[in-house]
Amino acid sequence: MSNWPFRFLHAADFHLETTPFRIEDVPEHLAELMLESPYRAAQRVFDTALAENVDFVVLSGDLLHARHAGPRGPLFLAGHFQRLADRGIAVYWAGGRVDPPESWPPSIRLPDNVQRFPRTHPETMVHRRADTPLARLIGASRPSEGRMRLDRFVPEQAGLFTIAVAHGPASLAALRASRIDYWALGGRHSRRTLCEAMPVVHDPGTPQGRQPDESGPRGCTLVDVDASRNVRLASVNTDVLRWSYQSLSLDEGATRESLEREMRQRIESLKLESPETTLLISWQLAGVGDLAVRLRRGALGRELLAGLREEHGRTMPAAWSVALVVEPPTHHPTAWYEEDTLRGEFLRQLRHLEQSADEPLRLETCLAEPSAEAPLRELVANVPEAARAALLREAAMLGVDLLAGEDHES
Ligand SMILES: [Mn+2]
Repeated sequence: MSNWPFRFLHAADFHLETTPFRIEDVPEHLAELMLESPYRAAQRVFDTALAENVDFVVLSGDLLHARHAGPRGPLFLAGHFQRLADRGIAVYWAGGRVDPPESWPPSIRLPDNVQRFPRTHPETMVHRRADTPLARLIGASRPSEGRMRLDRFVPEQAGLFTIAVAHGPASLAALRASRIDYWALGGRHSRRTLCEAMPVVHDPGTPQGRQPDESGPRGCTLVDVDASRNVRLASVNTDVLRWSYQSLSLDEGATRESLEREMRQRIESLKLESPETTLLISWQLAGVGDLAVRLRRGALGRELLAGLREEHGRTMPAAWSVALVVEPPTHHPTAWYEEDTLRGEFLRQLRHLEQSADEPLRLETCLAEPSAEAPLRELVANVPEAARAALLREAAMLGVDLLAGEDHES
């Protein structure tokens, strides 16, 4: 059977109920944009579907928690689904963690172009263009418990291009072993193509990042399938706020001026990359030298942050600096380890602990009371391996600061 070329839009994780979080001091001029960002980004998804004239839209879950979003959420979706209906564009929607089909408020009517996949088993639907079958969709909403049964996503017969729609983690080996052409997944919140071909396994991510960790562009994906069933993915950015992590490393000779210059350059190039998007930048500074020490103590960090906000955060679209964090240095000047001082002794001990991973930290001996609370005792007695290096680094920084004497006041 020959497939027509066709095009669909794949999106997931709108999370209309969740506004940006893990951000302090939201300035007044960005407050509305923050609150509206999930809706504006989702609107861009629907605008894209219309502008690109897609045959249908595939939604892989977590569009909204209907109760948490309040009436606005379902009304918003129903309104945009209707815009698609008016243009004859079908919607295939599998529920995720927060949007099982049963949670849709019964008082709000879903337009007829919207097909929802049940939770209990994968259901098969055939999408037609003027009565000719174009693609087969097999979808299931995420089960309330347990993992997806991928072995149940099975096309009844070969021929038609088959799209599986699901939300949540899945083993790539199982996905690969299936007879599906395109796995339309959701749930990761970041855009990922887990497999490029045979089958394509793709998660478009959320249309709008919500927190510093969700950095970089976010959006949805346009999928073109040609007459020979080749798949081409095109990402469309829809985020109205873009989170960005910027790491800078300070060397011995760094000055406040050189740092400010570098930060300004970073901001300029970020703005060039996406001139129409409001940027939310988290700065991560690391390194050694006098400036690093001054940044870790005292008011300099706060001053820099205030300066960045003043200079770049007030324009629209803004480049707002969310936070400025100074990481503990990975090493200290070699001479400090040699010196015959408390600081030298302290650093040598920490270096020894760093180099001998089997050596216990014995933090419990630092607790004041032998009868200190059992959970705390338990916690300090069992520092996980992954946290050990960071803990020692933090301890070294604190010790160096406290034992440095008077030479590093800011
Ligand atoms: Mn989600």
